[in-house]
Amino acid sequence: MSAEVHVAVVGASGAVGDRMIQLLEQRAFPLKSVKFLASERSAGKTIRFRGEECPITPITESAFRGVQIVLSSTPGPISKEWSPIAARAGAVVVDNSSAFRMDPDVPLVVPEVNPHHIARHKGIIANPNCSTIQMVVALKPLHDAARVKRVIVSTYQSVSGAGMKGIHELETQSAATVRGEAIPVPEKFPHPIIGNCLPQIDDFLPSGYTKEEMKMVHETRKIMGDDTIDVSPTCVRVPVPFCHSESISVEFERAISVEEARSLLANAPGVTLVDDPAHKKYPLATDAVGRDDVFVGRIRQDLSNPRVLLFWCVSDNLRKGAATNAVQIAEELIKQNLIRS
Ligand code: 3JN
Repeated sequence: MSAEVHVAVVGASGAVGDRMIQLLEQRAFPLKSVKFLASERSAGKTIRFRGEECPITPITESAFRGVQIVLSSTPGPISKEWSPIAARAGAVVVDNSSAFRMDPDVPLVVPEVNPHHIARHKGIIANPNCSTIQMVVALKPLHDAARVKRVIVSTYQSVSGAGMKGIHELETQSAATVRGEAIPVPEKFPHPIIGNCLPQIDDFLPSGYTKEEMKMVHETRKIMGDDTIDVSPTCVRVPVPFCHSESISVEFERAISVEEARSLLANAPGVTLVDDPAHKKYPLATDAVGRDDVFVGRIRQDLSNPRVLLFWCVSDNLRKGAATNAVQIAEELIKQNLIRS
């Protein structure tokens, strides 16, 4: 990779910010300098980076001076306020929130799927929703071969998708259950997550779908560059700490065999095929934690339609579903020479 760059991590104290920082340490990212920014509430804390305690400082206009790439993971309203300011200061912002995802001027990018969209950026690039990212990484090689017409997806989303508070809620409810105590009143999720699968992530819309589900519909079309793809999603929160799993059924334009799909997925960037049911081998959340790939298995043909394949897909929602995808976009920006020098 070419020149070294000045980076700022915004939302450094969150679950995704934490993974972004780990990745900057673990990957050969060409870092000239890095600063860690967060809301006033976290400012004053420190982050351990490459053996040193580094301060977290508040997000201010002047903090973006000289920064070339901003890796941002903040709530949407904070991003709405600060991402344009950072972009005006000359940085390219890779934003993990939904604030700009459907903005026609903002590329929505998964590097394995649409790296060519990055060049259209005007200072902000959006990172898709975690559930969308892992699905489109798996769909892309199949779409290129047989064109996806319709996807029916049910997600099994880990509590870490709701950040540190989601992880904490599962922990406290698990501990209370083990001790035989009453489950504390839920704060993050609408019902107890221990002992339940909750068919609600984010708020409901008048259509009966949730906002999380509609993100999968709209984001898939934008990333794949194909508005004709139909997506029917059901998003479910499950009592799993890390990694989202998805049951996916895909209707193609033509019949596609299990063998062909296996071969396409085995050779696809960012995908690891784990599909040996005879030996009880299929993707598992506990195996995917801390990994950057999307794991696919249980590939089988629909019993009544040879143009439909079903499979199981697992990925670490905080890594490829958020931080890894953002860092890969930053690496592409550098590779394609799309940042201010
Ligand atoms: O709950 C999950 O598993 C994923 C949650 C993502 C999320 C949570 C709060 C706000 C998002 C997102 O990335 O779409 C947002 C948002 O930015 O709208």
